[in-house]
Amino acid sequence: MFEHIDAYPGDPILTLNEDFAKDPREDKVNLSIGIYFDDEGRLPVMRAVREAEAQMLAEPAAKPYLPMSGLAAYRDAVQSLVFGEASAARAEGRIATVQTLGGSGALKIGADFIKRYFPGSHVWVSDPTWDNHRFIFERAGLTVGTYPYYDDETGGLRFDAMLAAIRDLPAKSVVLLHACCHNPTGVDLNDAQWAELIGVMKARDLLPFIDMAYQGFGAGLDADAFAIRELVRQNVPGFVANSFSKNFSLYGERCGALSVICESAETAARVLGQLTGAVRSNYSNPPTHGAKIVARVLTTPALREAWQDELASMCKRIERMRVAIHARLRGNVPDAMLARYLEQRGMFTYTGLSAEQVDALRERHGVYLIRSGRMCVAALNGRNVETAAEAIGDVLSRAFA
Ligand code: KET
Repeated sequence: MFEHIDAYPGDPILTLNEDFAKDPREDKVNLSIGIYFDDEGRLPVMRAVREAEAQMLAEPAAKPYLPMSGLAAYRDAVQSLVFGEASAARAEGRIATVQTLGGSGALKIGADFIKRYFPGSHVWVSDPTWDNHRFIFERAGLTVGTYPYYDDETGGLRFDAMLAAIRDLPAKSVVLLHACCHNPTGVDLNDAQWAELIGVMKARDLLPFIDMAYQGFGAGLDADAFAIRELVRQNVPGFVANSFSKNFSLYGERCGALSVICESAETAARVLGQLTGAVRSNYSNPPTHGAKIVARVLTTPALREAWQDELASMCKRIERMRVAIHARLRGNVPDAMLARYLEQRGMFTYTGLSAEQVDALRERHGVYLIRSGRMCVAALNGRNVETAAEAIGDVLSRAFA
């Protein structure tokens, strides 16, 4: 019956992360997956999360199914965080939001919706992008293409080429964009570039799909949502996927949401209904625990303040690690490949190391990066930064066929 099933080649990120766990070497260093670890190399449970969970435990509650669209308090808190407390579109009821299984679940629900209501649209992603963007949209039955984004030579953005390619797309094409802390490159648009790009998408009748998995890891919670607020300001309908995996350190609780900005409250109600239908036919309804934590933290002033403070200190630690690895690599890495450790934003640096060099780092030194050369700088700490820098220096000093 199953003879024709071919082997799963594995996922470029999650399979590597699983391989790391099996690696017996004691001094191994995991800079592969996009997870923030503290300076002890531990996955933090944030103070606000711990406090919210303690409060929840003290008030035992039954565990009914959530509504298909998710926990109402969570959906409201998501809208406020993503679109802004004072968002007029939100007050007008023009945004349809469903709770999802992380940011990935938001992308999948959005992909199913697009396949059903925009069956002729192709999806365009940045070159490069998070690998799972392509997997999710293709498995939903959509065709995925790329637009220019990263400049290999300068380590910066090819904004003009990106804009030109997007300007040429057929109307109703879906354009996937990273709100901030672009994965894998760490290279973002500035505010003026966003405003220009969104103007072009509006003029060309394109459908933006903004993925915000790292809100708070770039320039701050509000500044990181600039592209989303600009969509609303310019009156451009579109999709927004957001995730609390990283900024709440709630990876396994699967907390995300999909929001669709609509032209009217009346359309938003129908869109919300169809998103709800997509949830029902995929997994019926979302889980409760994480959503309750997030809603409680975001709506309780003391918890929210504690969360924002801790998130800010996580960002500062990442900045310190950028400086630390930059200092240790100086002299071992060509100058042209060095500045990006300081300049690129968020959890990642796109090192410019080749797949063969990444393989050598892993095999010889037990230092794990993604084969694209992406390094998770949020997993560096006072102890492993030296090991990582020495390993990179060693690998770069050798010639590869
Ligand atoms: N979008 C982007 C851009 C992203 O980097 C991730 C996760 C997600 C969505 C998914 O978020 P979640 O809420 O966990 O479903 N990225 C890291 C982990 C992964 O690959 O799943 C990573 O790139 O390492």
